[in-house]
Amino acid sequence: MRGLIFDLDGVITDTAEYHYLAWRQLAEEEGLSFTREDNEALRGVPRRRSLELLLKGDMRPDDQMSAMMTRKNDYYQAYIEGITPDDLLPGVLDFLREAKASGFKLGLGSASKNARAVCERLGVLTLFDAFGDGYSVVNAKPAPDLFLWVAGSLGLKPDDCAVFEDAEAGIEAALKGGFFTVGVGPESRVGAAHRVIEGLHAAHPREFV
Ligand code: B16
Ligand code: MG
Repeated sequence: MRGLIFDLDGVITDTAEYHYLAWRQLAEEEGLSFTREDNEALRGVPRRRSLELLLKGDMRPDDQMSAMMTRKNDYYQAYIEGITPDDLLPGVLDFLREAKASGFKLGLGSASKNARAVCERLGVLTLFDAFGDGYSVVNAKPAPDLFLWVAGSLGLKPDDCAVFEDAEAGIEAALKGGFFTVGVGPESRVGAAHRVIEGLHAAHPREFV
């Protein structure tokens, strides 16, 4: 491997809780129920699709959908303002630094349009040689487009890259793209990956040479 590509939420940091609190606030205002379990289904899922899942098929006119997404994003952005390097998941900084020192090119591949702001607050933005986020491609995961875009930006072929992902849709995307795929989390969720790890603290970049 010459390149390592990381998903953000669930791999580098845990913003899922903030997404949950923001969606729950919107749901409460709309008189809808939304539990932590419901939130699990939104892992790695882009904003519009997340809203469709929250509405459970009860779609609204497009202007209302857009307004609701804006409200949720405003709540989310208020939460992420408080993010600091302390919010990196265990082992992440060492893993990224050691990977870079060993000569790997590093890429970020997140569905989030807030990924840049989050990485900046985490203090890791400048470690990435290529940065793919919610603005980079049209087709979201499980399409392979985002990871292919990141690999291309690194000047590498999928064969030469490993993708670290915590979401089922992200694993599917990386497998479809022809990447070596590392699932981060429980077997029940990421078991389709070539390798499964608990978190970056439980692995070392030299294992992916
Ligand atoms: P935004 P990832 C994903 O991040 C989150 O897991 C998912 O819950 C969120 O809806 C999505 O980003 C879009 O985020 O609303 O900030 O554009 O796991 O792909 O890093
Ligand atoms: Mg994720």
